[in-house]
Amino acid sequence: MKKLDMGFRWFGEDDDPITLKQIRQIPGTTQVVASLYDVPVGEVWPEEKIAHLKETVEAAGLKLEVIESVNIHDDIKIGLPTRDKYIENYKQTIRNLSKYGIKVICYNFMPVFDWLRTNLHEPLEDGSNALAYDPTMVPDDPNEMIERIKEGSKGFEMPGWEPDRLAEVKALFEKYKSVDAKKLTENLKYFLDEIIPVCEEADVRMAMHPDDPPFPLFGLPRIYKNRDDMVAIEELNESKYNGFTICTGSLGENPKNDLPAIIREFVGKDRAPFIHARNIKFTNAEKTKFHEAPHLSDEGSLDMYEIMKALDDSGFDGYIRPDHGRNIWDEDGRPGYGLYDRALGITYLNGLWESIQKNK
Ligand code: DNO
Ligand code: MN
Repeated sequence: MKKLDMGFRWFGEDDDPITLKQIRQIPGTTQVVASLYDVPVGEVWPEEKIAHLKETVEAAGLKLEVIESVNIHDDIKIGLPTRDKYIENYKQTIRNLSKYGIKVICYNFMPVFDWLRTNLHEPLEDGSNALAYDPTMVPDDPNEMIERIKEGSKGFEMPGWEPDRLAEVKALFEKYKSVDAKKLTENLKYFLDEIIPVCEEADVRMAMHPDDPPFPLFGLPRIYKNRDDMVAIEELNESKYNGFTICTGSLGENPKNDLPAIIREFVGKDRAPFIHARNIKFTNAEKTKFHEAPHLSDEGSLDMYEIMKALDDSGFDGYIRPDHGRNIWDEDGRPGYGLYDRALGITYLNGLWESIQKNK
């Protein structure tokens, strides 16, 4: 039976309460998906640090072949003259990672911050809590958002918007003033055209993560929101080393995105070496409000069986990991990245996969 290269995201010895030993004990988990969190964005990843990470993961009986993420410096996304220096650094990081057997780099091209949620601990009916998004809590004006966070009155706490970073966030918004979707896409092309030849030589595939949520926020452009965006990004650089992470949760936040169809198309033509499998549940009739759900199809709005089936039908042989999970069983770790719900997710995804394989 063809097995999945199943991974588990791990935030490292210093920052993750979950141990590699625990990850090793999740049945059917072979990969750790990790990053270096102590190298400032834009700097070259030193070989010694990569070697140490690799050795640590392997000593626990696991593999390290996917990095999530090597983040992109905002100067590259904005298109400032300083970008060339950061792009050269990125190339060197790719070469260094390649020496240690890294096959895929997940990255995103979202301005200013990574995913946005309005509650990191939304209580669910079953007594667990999960990440949630309520559009009415997100003003159009970023300054208003900053004020709300400062007041703390609405309970906002969001990665990338930490109170001590707010001045910097404000300055960044200023810098993005002249960057619309067209400009951001041009800047992505400039970046890809520079790095993809290095990826080809080093045999490291780039896998861009979708924007989350997949629509513009605070007037900031979003360029990977749906299937048409994927076609446009693919055309920016024709190499298969210019690939995608298909994150079912992120793309699924727009109910118009047909995940099985997207998978069939892009996995089918070998442009998606990395999959994030997760479920979300819409909680209003307009389907604009949602919380993250257990991986089971029944518990959310996405059909995870159809998603796994589409992967199999398109000959998927890349890497996959469960994405965010709820906090359950009184676990109180990093929101979205607890041990238990993601482990349950892995078991479920592997179960779907086994039955798909055996029913062929
Ligand atoms: C959300 C997560 C993201 C992802 C980064 C990749 O769905 O998977 O935090 O890791 O955007 O750069
Ligand atoms: Mn994801």
